[in-house]
Amino acid sequence: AGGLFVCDYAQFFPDRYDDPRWEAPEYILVWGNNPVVANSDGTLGHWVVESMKRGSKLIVMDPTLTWLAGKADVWFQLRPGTDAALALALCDQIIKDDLYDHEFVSCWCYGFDEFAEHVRQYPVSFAAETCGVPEDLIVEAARKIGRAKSCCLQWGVAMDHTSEGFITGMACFDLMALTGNFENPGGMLAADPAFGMSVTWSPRGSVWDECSEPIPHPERKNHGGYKALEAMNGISPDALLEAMETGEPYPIKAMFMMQNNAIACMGAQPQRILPALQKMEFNVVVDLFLTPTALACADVLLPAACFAERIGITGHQPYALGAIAQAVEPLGECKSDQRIIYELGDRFAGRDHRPWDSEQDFYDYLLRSTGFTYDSLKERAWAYPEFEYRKYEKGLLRPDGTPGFATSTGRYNFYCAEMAYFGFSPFATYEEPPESPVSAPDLAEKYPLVLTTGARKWGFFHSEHRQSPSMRRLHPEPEFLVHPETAAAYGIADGDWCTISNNLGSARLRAHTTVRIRKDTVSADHGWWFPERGPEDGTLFGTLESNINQLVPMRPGKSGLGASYKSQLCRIDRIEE
Ligand SMILES: Nc1nc2c(c(=O)[nH]1)N[C@H]1C(S)=C(S)[C@@H](COP(=O)(O)OP(=O)(O)OC[C@H]3O[C@@H](n4cnc5c(=O)[nH]c(N)nc54)[C@H](O)[C@@H]3O)O[C@H]1N2
Ligand SMILES: Nc1nc2c(c(=O)[nH]1)N[C@H]1C(S)=C(S)[C@@H](COP(=O)(O)OP(=O)(O)OC[C@H]3O[C@@H](n4cnc5c(=O)[nH]c(N)nc54)[C@H](O)[C@@H]3O)O[C@H]1N2
Ligand SMILES: [Mo]
Repeated sequence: AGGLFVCDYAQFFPDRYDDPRWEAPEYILVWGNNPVVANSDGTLGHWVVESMKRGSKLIVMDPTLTWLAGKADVWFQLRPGTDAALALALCDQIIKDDLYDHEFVSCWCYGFDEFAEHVRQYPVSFAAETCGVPEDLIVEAARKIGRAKSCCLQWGVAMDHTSEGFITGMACFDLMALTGNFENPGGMLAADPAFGMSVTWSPRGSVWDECSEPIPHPERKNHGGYKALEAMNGISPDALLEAMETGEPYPIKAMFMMQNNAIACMGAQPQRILPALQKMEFNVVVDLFLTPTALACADVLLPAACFAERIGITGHQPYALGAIAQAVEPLGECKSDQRIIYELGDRFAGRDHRPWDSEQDFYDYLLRSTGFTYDSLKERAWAYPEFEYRKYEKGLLRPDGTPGFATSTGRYNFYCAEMAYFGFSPFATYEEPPESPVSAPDLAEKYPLVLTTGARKWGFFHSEHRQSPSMRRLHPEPEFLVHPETAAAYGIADGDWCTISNNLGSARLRAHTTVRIRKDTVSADHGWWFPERGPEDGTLFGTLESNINQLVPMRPGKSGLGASYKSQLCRIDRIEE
């Protein structure tokens, strides 16, 4: 599609739902996402609810009955990791029923005929079998989506968290293109940075060029042989870990860790990351707390100023820009992250490299192409750029100002030449997760249950807030969801401490039995450590005791752009007291 697109909840309008141009999406596909809990990346969950009050209906793809799934017209309780099969079958059915958007497809898409041929290998019967959902439900959903005036994809991280998550994303976007749901009211809207601010994850136009200066050591591109990562100049996480362990293709001697808790939360296989980090000659951790990562690895721990102690801007909201004001002076020796980075930069590159003096100057610099300064933005509270629908018709998506999408063909690419160049199918395909009952039946004999991890919880942000009594009261201990019948089959009762294990490792969590989850699946917490133990007892706050990431391989899939947090195999055993 040539960029990032998000659902239309009227967030681009200052008067929101009252703007006469806006229409509530007829269907919102809540796919591997729990927005009322997660509120991720600038999308607030209550927007979904506000849209529902104004007529939106839901189709939810989730192995667990979430609050939103309970309010859906259609709920697909699919097997984790099989999302692409469902998306492609929905496409096939919509084409068979001739419910696709002929005009959008013929004028604005590339490779449709071949795509239509391609998806014939994914009939609803295939997806029903693969995903473990009723066939007639897929047909019903396809007709609802195909006939809807508008429909949008509220896509979550569960999609990314399978090894071929990148390709799953393609399949879901294909469904949106097929039904003409780009840049229409209630559809998918381009999410470029507001006012063209020079900070973005959206690879489009001048902003991207500005951010992608060549790296100083071109030989140090450890993209692990993943073509897509090579093209993006990205380091692959598995190749990095291997380099830390083996010194190949070059040794890694130091690590700078800011805003993450690598061994408790961020990384798969912490049992490999921990010794690899401890082997480094020098580690810096910048954090608000003494985390397990800091305790285990840091030679220097720099105390960061928290959000209330520094200024900022709401960087990646595409629909508006806002300033974050400072409430109090930083305590003790704390400094803001940006200050730590640029003062450190001074030591490497000299003071002359930066055209700003203070944090505020830094934000003025970042805002230089937007027409705002930090102060003028603060006056405005929220600043909304002009908004228009159907930007592809008006030449507002492509850097050269011509109509179309910001892709190689200028169209939405069902046929993606870049994927062919990387050595993949140019069309979205379905692949089983590498460890699944279907792809690894032998392993599944030993580890019969499907494991998904890390579903977000109200009280915690990843590994954060375990030391906050009010948050901890909401979730006192690590737990996993399991169907009561499944639990009973393994002699497990609600509240029992259990071991979840597989071929890579094991973790200790408490069973929470609930009929909300698929019978073949368990859903385990991530990010657990126990700050209440203090740093002295030699267990690193118990961070490897209940750490579910020990069961997850460090593997970004064939494309280099996936992860396996949501689709492993496991077994569960009650721990005898
Ligand atoms: N309170 C709180 N909010 C957060 C965070 C937090 O830690 N705490 N983390 C933030 C971050 S960084 C992120 S990335 C976002 C992520 O937020 P979300 O995208 O909502 O991610 P999850 O909660 O991991 O998963 C969402 C849903 O996917 C379901 N699911 C699990 N496996 C699969 C699968 O294979 N397929 C499908 N279709 N569904 C599946 C889960 O049951 C869950 O209901 O949340 C952000 N917001
Ligand atoms: N099993 C499993 N693992 C997962 C996931 C999953 O779903 N399942 N989700 C993955 C995802 S999507 C993500 S994004 C990662 C997140 O993984 P991490 O980035 O490791 O997440 P956090 O635990 O939130 O760690 C953030 C750290 O930053 C500190 N911090 C907070 N504010 C500031 C600040 O202003 N400055 C500084 N310097 N530090 C600050 C906090 O104290 C905390 O220690 O986890 C991934 N890991
Ligand atoms: Mo995330």
